[in-house]
Amino acid sequence: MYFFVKLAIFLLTLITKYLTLYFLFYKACMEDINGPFLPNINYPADLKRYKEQDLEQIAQELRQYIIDVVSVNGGHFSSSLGVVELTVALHYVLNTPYDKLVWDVGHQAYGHKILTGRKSVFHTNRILNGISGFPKISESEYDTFGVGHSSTSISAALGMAVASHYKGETDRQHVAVIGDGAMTAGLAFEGLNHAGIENSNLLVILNDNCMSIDQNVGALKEYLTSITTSKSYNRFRDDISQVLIKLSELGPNAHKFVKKMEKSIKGTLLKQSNFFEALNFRYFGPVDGHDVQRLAQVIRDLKDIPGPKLLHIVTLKGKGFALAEKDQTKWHAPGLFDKITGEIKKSVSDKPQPPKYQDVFGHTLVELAEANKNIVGITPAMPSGSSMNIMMKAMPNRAFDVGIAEQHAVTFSAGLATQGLVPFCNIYSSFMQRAYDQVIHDVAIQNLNVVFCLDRAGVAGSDGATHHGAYDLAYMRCIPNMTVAAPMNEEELRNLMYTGQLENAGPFSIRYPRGNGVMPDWKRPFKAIEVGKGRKICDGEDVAILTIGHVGNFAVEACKELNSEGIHPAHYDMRFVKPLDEVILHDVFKRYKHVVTVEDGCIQGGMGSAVLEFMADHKYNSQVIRLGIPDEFIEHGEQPELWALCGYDTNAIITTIKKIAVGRTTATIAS
Ligand SMILES: Cc1ncc(C[n+]2csc(CCOP(=O)(O)OP(=O)(O)O)c2C)c(N)n1
Repeated sequence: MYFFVKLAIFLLTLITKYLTLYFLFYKACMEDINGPFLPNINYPADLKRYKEQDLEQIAQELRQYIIDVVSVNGGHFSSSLGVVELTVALHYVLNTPYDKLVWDVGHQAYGHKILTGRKSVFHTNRILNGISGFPKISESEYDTFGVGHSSTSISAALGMAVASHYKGETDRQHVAVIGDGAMTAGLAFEGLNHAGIENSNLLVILNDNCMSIDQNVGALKEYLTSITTSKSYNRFRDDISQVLIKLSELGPNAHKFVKKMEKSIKGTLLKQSNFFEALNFRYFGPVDGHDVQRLAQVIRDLKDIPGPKLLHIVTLKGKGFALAEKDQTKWHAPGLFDKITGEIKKSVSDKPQPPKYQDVFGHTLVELAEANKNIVGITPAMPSGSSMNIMMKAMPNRAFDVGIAEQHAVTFSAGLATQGLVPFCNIYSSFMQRAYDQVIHDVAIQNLNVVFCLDRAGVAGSDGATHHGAYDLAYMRCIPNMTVAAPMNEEELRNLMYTGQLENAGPFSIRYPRGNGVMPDWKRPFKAIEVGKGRKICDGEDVAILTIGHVGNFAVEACKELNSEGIHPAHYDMRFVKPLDEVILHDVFKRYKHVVTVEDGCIQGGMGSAVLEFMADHKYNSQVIRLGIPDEFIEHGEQPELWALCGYDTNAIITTIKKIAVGRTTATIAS
């Protein structure tokens, strides 16, 4: 009896163990596989094997896969979740890559990447040597156009459509997917304006979620809202659209007739003429962008209609992840998070930490604006990213979000400055490339006091080549009247901002990097800085290090290490690339045989180049070694990885100085 009881207990334990193991194994598989469809889909051809009724489930699995990977890997989040159904429908109906699908900005293209051969490497998204966070021509034939900056899709897709027409490839579809945020840019309007007179096969899909990174702004947004909420129009829209689409398939004459009829029906129902129709586009929608079967059906129907068309879809940014649906700005790119609880993972420290440079900018601007009633703030669609939202909250009538419109932001600032106001125009260094003519033509030639604050200057990290602020030192320093400055720390940033708003400061640019500074105790009283005056950090022997901006801190670390090994370079923080501190430079070239310049910017044309020009102009002949971003596009990775890769982090400075020291010793022995 006792034996049987023991045997029963043993068997029971065994069964429980196996059941638990089986359950865990099954759960792990399910987590990995995520459902019955996605494991079998690697390319659009696999997707096309399924029935239209299966698309909803496939979309769910795709959404879950994005959540699983982004939660542990980081990256853009809510934009991709919002277009999952659209992505599935597009790849289901279109014949990609023969048909050309162009994503605007590209931060919403994760689903596209997963369905086009990159599911198995999606976990390397935005990691050094991994796949890019944006579509990229060199990465996949499905990525028809490289992106990162916004509002290029209509022009690019139109270019492709015109090329197809020229080559006689009349069956090819060309689709641009653009968000309502990206649609606010001048470039998007330029594309629409041109497309309206080209009879090319172009479909623009306007993904309207009312959001940019922050709330979308502007009159176009209000117009789109009025379409989506027009009850009378929406009541009739679907039936009418169906009939009109079918009718227009009957041939060119029917097509012309339908176009006319459509315009007048839409005009009557909307009680206003349709903006897109006025530009010669045929407007369809609004359509529920989360109804994947309906989307597939509409896209299929639109394939048969020639000429420029615009399909307006309405989606929810962050769809399917409750917290992201609720706080869309926070979840645009939240970093790592727990996919079950939604807790965003942040490193905690018991010591006070240095603030982000962007926050120093935001708080300092409010402080300055409290004292100077002429100060106003301008951001092109980056209130949270630049921390301009601090001023927008504190002084709503003195801070402007102008939409994704860098060119306008600069010329608008110039207009404000003509009237005696002092605009602080905050634009990421790489996005400022868009507004170069405005900086020269509207601000610098007229010598207006606009303070440009260039955030994300230098390598920007995992967003990659499109987002690195590599060129601003070079492109700003060649502009007459322009002051070009970069702070080494938070206190310097505050003082430069203070200096830039003083009378007669003229066009004044201040660049600072993404991320945190170095001073937990950063709120110091303002001090004016003499324009063009650098500062000596330490004296030394034989070698002088000249730095601009935050990389000065790398040099400080390098000097500490080198001093402990008996090597003593001098270090100067130049502060300004224009005007250059010539007093320092004369002193340096008279005293030091070797000069090392360090900058978080392109070597060509940057501070090092300015120093070389000075040396040539004054006939000095020291050895100058320039450290900075080399003449190539730097891919994505963490900032420290990229600083090391480019060869200007602390270690690279140490190595460079040691090499000089070794060369010097060898030369002395030889002589
Ligand atoms: C020229 C330029 N300016 C600013 C940005 C920063 N940016 C990236 S996404 C984005 C919002 C885009 O909004 P929308 O097109 O509506 O797409 P959603 O994220 O809402 O899907 C902005 C402002 C950019 N990528 N390019």
